[in-house]
Amino acid sequence: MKLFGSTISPFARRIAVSLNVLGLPYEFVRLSTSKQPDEVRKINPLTRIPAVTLDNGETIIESWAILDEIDQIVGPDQALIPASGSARRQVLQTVSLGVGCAEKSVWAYYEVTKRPEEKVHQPWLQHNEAQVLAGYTNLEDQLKNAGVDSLFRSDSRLNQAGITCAVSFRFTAFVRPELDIRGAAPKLAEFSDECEAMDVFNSVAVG
Ligand SMILES: N[C@@H](CCC(=O)N[C@@H](CS)C(=O)NCC(=O)O)C(=O)O
Repeated sequence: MKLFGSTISPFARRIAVSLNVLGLPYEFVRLSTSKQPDEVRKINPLTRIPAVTLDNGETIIESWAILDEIDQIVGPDQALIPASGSARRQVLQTVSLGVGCAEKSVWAYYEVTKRPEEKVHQPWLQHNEAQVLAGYTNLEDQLKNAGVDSLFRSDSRLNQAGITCAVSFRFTAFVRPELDIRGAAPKLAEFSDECEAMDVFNSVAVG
């Protein structure tokens, strides 16, 4: 399997970490949409990362579709999202919050990096950042009430909710340090630090 993307992308990174956690071999082909758009377009007509090429030559785009395929490959006992029922719903909802925080962080990041400074629209930037903070604050509250095992692990193993939320949190802290999400969500920050100390995360460190 080949994973095309970069470690700054939270969407590519959650796939890399998932493959590491599951011990699945892959080649990480580092590609940037801004520096190598033509290369990226050959793999994904939308010129976006991540994309994965399976061993049979098929290409899959969109991180959720790639993660779904990875869960299919390893089967229900190892899958990072439970197969059914309330356990599945709960993990998917937590993943959705984590992905939402990553998406809105990307929007805020693009607002300040893709526009000339005088064209940055502050109300829109603040709107996106407020959404990011609200997402992490909600996760923090859930963490306080339910604990790490219930929110981020299934059968004592890190699940996709834990991976996605840890990757998103690290991404936001990296690209929007002025938001101080660590201060707003200290328990989540602690969980993020624990994850980032693990080989499966730090072998694909943000940046
Ligand atoms: N929903 C997509 C989001 C992917 C995404 O936003 N990728 C960014 C990099 S983090 C990208 O390719 N940006 C370039 C662009 O959209 O033009 C996924 O989950 O894979």
